[in-house]
Parts: sequence; structure tokens; C-alpha cells
Amino acid sequence: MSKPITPLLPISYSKEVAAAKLSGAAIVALESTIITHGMPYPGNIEMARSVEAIIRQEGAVPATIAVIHGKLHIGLEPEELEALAKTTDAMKVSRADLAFAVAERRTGATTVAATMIAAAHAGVRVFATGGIGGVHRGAEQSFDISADLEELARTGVIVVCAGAKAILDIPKTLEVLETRGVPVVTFGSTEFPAFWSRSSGLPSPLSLNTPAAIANFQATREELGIDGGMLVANPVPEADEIPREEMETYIARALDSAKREEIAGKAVTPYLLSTIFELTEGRSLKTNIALVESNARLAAKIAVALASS
Ligand code: PSU
Ligand code: MN
Repeated sequence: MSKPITPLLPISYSKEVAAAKLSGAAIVALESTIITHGMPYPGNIEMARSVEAIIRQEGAVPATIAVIHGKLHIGLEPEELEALAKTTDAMKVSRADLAFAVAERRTGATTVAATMIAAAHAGVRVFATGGIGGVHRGAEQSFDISADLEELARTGVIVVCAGAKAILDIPKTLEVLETRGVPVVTFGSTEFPAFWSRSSGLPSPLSLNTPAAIANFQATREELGIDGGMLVANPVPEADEIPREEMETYIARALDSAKREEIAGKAVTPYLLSTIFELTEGRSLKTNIALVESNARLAAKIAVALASS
């Protein structure tokens, strides 16, 4: 008989997530690419800590997901979170390379797609982030479409975001989500939001006004045997919004320099994000943190509603 080639998956739950799984408490997954590749230190650790605190305030348990030295972590202890925020050489792992990071004992930060896979594996049904990956501008030439969209079509996790960044082609992103059967629900508005700004100029395919209605919608999909995830778009709080026209000039400059420097593949999104932070001298970072906090609050409310249904 041949020996099994796959050893037991090295997986580790934080103390609080392990306890929540036993008691059936609500859990909210959080990604880690936003920490290592989406924001500079120390803004990244401030964001990561405050988002976890907000989830606890709402009566749920945060589960930040990452691969550390080959072990898949569902929930990080405070010192692990701090160490990850300071890491400069973590891989950015998506569906294609999540298992590679585990098999090769690497440290990897999970994208929306990889976080969804890990959350589903751990039985976590709700996940909060800032922005999802999508169809890049010029995708008709570059073919650059984020694996996040395919993951939303396959994996049954509710992803709460602030819409899609205008570094992407938002109409094409919504088209792909519709083609792949992913419900896009804007919370409390009929317009799809554009990350830094509350409006993208495009109507939202669906809209709902309460966390309980969102939980009920997902439960109904599950009863009907419809698999795959759901995208919940939560417009940035008004006080933190940056107008669309203002961001557009920074986006255009960031896209220009990405083209000049021939940035490609998984480096594109991190490059654009960091260039925009530099161009806005940190103002976009403040908005980014505020919207992730707001998404964490909504995600926790949805998770609590799902846990009590
Ligand atoms: N968009 C943002 N902030 C982010 C990301 C996207 O506004 O931090 C990160 C997320 O982790 C997302 C990933 O899953 O980038 C998408 O990368 P790509 O476009 O290479 O699929
Ligand atoms: Mn890409």
C-alpha cells in the first residue's frame, strides 16, 4: 500500500476562534493581504487591531487569516498580528498559491479569494474587507481579472466590502459578477459604491437595508441549493468620503506609472494601492481605514444574525 502523500493539514485556530467554534458564536473572517500588501506600517496594524476590536464590540469573534511558516492560521494572537504587519517579504497568496505556501512552509498573506477558501474550510460564513479585486481597466488587452471574482462564484462566504476601487473597470467588474451568478447587494443604497466614494454612478443590482435581511437572503440561497458567495457593498461613511472626481486624477497618474514601469500579474494591485497612498499623502489611507472599520461592523452584525437564525 502506498503511503498517503498529504500529511494532516497544518492548521491553527486562535484561542478565541477555537472557543467561538465550540460555543457556536458568530465569527467574522478578515484577510491579511490588506495588511502586508494593501497598507503601509504602522497604519496597517492600527487598522487590523481596530477592526478586530469593532467585531468584538458587536458580539462576534474576529478571525484574521494568514499562512505563517506553512501553517494556516484561522485567527491570529496579538503578537502574531503585529509580526505579520511588520513582515516585508510575505507572499501574496490567492487560490493559485495558498496550498503552495502551506506545502513549502512559507509565510503568505491571503487575498479575498484565499481568505474565502480558508474561511469556508473553517466553517466561517462572513468576511469583512476593504475592496475586492476585479476586472482591471484595459483587461481586454491585459486579461487581468482578479481570482476574487471566480472565488465569489464558487465559495459560499458573504464578503462585505466598500465596493470596487476605480483603479478597476467597475462596469466590467459588475458584468463578470452577474455572468458568474454572484449576487451584489448594496447596504442601504440603490447605487453601487466606489470604495473612497459613496457612488460609482452605477445602480446596484440588489439592495437591502438590514443585516438580518442579508442573513436571510443568504440562508434562502443555501436552502435552494445555490452555492457560491455573495458580495455585500457598504458605502464608505459620508464623513470619510473622497469625491470621485478628485480620486480620478490620482488613479490616472498611478495607472500611467504602472504602465511605464511594466508592472504585471499579482504586483499590479499592490503597486497601484501604494502609489495612490503616496500621491494623496496618506489621505486615502485614512479613508481606507474608516471604510474597513465600517465594513467590519456590518459584517459582525450579519454574522450575529446568521448565528441566531
Ligand atoms: N483592493 C483594495 N485593497 C486591497 C486589495 C484589493 O482596495 O488590499 C487586495 C485584496 O487582498 C484583494 C487583492 O483580494 O488585493 C486582489 O489582488 P489581485 O487584483 O491581484 O487579484
Ligand atoms: Mn490581477
